Amino acid sequence: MKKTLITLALLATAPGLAQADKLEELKEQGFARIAIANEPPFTAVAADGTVSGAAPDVAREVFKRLGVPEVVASISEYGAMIPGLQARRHDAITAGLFMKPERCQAVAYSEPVLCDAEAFLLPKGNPKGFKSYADIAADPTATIGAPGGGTEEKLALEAGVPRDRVIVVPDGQSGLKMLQDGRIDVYSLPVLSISDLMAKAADPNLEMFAPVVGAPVYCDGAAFRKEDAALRDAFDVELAKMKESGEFAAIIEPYGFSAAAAMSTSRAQLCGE
Ligand code: 6CS
Repeated sequence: MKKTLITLALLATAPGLAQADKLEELKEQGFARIAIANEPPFTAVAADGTVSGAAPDVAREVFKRLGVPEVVASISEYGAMIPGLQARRHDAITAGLFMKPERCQAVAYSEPVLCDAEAFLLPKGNPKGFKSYADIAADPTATIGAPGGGTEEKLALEAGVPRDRVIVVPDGQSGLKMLQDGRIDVYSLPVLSISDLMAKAADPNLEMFAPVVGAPVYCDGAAFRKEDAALRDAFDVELAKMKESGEFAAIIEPYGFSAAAAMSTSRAQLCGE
């Protein structure tokens, strides 16, 4: 009995040991549970349940190299991803969850994976001349759709758009429909997401304005629990090898992302460390 107590005490005081077990746990489990949003080309779930998109494809390859053969995805609103990770419903977030200082406080991000600017989906001709979130704030009748807990929602609120004119939209198809039905004046997502929606909608009455003036280019990383920093470090080792070998670019660039953009910055820079 005494020996067991001592062992447990040692384990408790050796966080490195506990963290290292997370990778062992995932190897045992045979898969990593990832949170995604189903927002192509960042993340996508086909009708048959197949998961793709640049973020899951990179994560699947990295985990495979770590000895975790598969990823199992669950769809989540952006604002629920970090609470879900912390509640242990996911092992990682691989969804284009952009690195920002407040998020970097809550999770352990990998090095950058997918970078993109912000965009507006608008009626053809952009009749109200919206080029920035501040423009929308300045028009007392204008409403903007954005993902709940997402970066575009936060940018709109920070630019002074009142809460009742920032409409939470669950997914791209809903945002597209709401714009087409005139229930919102603008729908905001990253450039590649809006571009994907436009290509699929093939609606001549819509246009994209990008990049949104005053909004930065953001990059995501895979996000892990803080206590799983050793797993994050192992992920980073494989990610760095793939960036070096060109395999990283081969995965993300067909989706429209730039490997050079991700390789030109770092977690330290994006998290404001
Ligand atoms: O990180 C975010 O909050 C944003 N990322 C993506 C890929 N889409 C929208 C979302 O708001």
